[in-house]
Amino acid sequence: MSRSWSHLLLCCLKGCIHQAGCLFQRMPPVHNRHLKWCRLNSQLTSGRKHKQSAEISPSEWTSPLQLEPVELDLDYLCNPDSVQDIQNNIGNRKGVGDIHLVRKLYECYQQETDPIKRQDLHRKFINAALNIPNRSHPLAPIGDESKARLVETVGTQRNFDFEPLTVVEIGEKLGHLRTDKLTHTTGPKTYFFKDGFAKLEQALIRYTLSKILKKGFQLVGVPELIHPDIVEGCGFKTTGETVQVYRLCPETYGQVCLAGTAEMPLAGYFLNEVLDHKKLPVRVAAVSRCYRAETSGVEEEQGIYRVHQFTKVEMFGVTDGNSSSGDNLLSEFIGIEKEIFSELGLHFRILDMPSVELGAPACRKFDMEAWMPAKKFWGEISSTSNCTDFQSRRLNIKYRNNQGNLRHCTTVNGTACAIPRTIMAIVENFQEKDGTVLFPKVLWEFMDDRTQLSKSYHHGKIHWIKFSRSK
Ligand SMILES: *C1O[C@H](CO)[C@@H](O)[C@H](O)[C@H]1NC(C)=O
Ligand SMILES: *[C@@H]1O[C@H](CO)[C@@H](O)[C@H](O)[C@H]1NC(C)=O
Ligand SMILES: *[C@@H]1O[C@H](CO)[C@@H](O)[C@H](O)[C@H]1NC(C)=O
Ligand SMILES: *[C@@H]1O[C@H](CO)[C@@H](O)[C@H](O)[C@H]1NC(C)=O
Repeated sequence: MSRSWSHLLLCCLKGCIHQAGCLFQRMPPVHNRHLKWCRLNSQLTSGRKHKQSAEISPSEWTSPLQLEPVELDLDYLCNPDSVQDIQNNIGNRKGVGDIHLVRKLYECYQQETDPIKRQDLHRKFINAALNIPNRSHPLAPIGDESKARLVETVGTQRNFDFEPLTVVEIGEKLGHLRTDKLTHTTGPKTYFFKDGFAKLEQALIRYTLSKILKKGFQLVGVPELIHPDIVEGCGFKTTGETVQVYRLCPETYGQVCLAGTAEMPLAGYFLNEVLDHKKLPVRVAAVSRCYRAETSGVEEEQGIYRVHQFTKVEMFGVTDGNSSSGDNLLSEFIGIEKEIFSELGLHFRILDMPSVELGAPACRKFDMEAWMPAKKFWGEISSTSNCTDFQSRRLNIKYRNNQGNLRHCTTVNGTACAIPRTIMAIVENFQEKDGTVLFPKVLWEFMDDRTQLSKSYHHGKIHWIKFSRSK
């Protein structure tokens, strides 16, 4: 206990000195976060019993995150009989991963007697093995996007007797959206929702939650700042050329990424857990801001379709590896999504996604695409994946089966509502010739009984004012 007290004092001191130094140098205080924690903690502990203060250990904040060693399926990965199978799967996917390298490193590691070299070979072997994608479901189509299998089409395409406008045209005309003149405020691929769109966003969140919380999901408020190891554990890269996850400057903030989807912190929530078999499946849901570095030059994806940040209601499930119970969860998620998009009156289709589209973690993935009438294309509004044990092996999420043995869980994720794209589908499909938009009936109660979108009261125009700096 005395150690933790002296540590506390020391870090408060360090923080203060640092802060003072920064003030003098007029630089942003680098360890501000740390300092705040110290203040908070001394507030928390002052006037309380010592027992409580000793329980709050600062070590978790100062020492690096240590993940359990990844328990890969070596029986499969290192089995000579699986090589062809794995090689074919890599070929069917994006071609990432080298199973021959994995096997070669594994052999060298086994033959090596020098303990230091052995350790190094083991690390290299694991790193190579982590690049091998999950097995694909036997029923998943093989090939690229064009091989997606149409499972079902819901609703019918509306016939317009006028040329439908885009969500950006409608939003800006009525004063509910701003996607231009943002460069000095936020940069490209961002937007402001105003009035009607901002209320529509909240209504969609509340409607979606009211739906899924009735179905046994537990709502979780998630942190959007997460450790890169959790992101990697979910199967996303955090370094390299094509990385789509934002990472804060490590010199200033340490190891911090911005979550690209709530699935990341939700998966991280179960890190190192052993779940009770009787309580499976566990269903959780979160509303979060999602941050994506990706860009696109495709014309259809301009506007609010592909953006750097947006709000999403996400479902996440953890279950056992039992196929009989397991398959149900994926279809349950798909059923919920179907219900939501049908009630919103959208015209959409469900696709069984082919191998190239599965990413590394998923063994099967179903996308839902809504018809976007202005630019006349199917736009992805939801994606649901069965990741089997890919994430749970990396994040050490287990359950004890009926025989008392520890087994890795299966994780399933699915989009309940990605806000900007759902707004786009609603606004474009339900626009009237007079320029107004009729809201889906299920949203009325969440919109103070407003039934349609008309011109905003706060419709101001932005004027650029040239100013010169006076000396
Ligand atoms: C992926 O899926 C299978 C089960 O479908 C599992 O046994 C295997 O270990 C997983 N592969 C990886 C590389 O995690
Ligand atoms: C899977 O479920 C079946 C039927 O409920 C059961 O007999 C079997 O033991 C389960 N397997 C595991 C690994 O839990
Ligand atoms: C996921 O896929 C595996 C492998 O095909 C299957 O056994 C399991 O039942 C599926 N789980 C879910 C939740 O769909
Ligand atoms: C679900 O997980 C898979 C694999 O991690 C990922 O590719 C997909 O984007 C996730 N879907 C959502 C909606 O987060």
